[in-house]
Amino acid sequence: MALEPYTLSDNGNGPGRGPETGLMTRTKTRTQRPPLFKVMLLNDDYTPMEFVVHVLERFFGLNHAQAFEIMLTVHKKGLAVVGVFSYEIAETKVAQVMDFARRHQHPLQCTMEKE
Ligand code: TYC
Repeated sequence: MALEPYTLSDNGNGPGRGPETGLMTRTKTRTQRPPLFKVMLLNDDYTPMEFVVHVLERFFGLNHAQAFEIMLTVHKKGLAVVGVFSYEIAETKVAQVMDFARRHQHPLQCTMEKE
């Protein structure tokens, strides 16, 4: 039997000269993951260490030891990623931290960045 010429529109179902529609019968299935955003805390010279530890416990669900460690990383390195979230959650965390810091009159800064 002679080989049928293969074309990109061949859906592999027919002999090639039959009722060829040119439509793909298999579709690509790719799982769409939402983009993630890093939430970062920035160092400054005025916000008390205990306040930063409290923020990390309160808004990021860290235990005291984890919170203290991240606070020290920010203090020493200038900034640290404190969590990775979907856009909406990251935006909410940043707003909560910035509002809480402002209400306590501390210059603590929190930002987000696409991963
Ligand atoms: N550098 C501050 C101090 O010495 C402490 C601090 C840590 C401030 C982390 C902000 O994100 C921060 N009091």
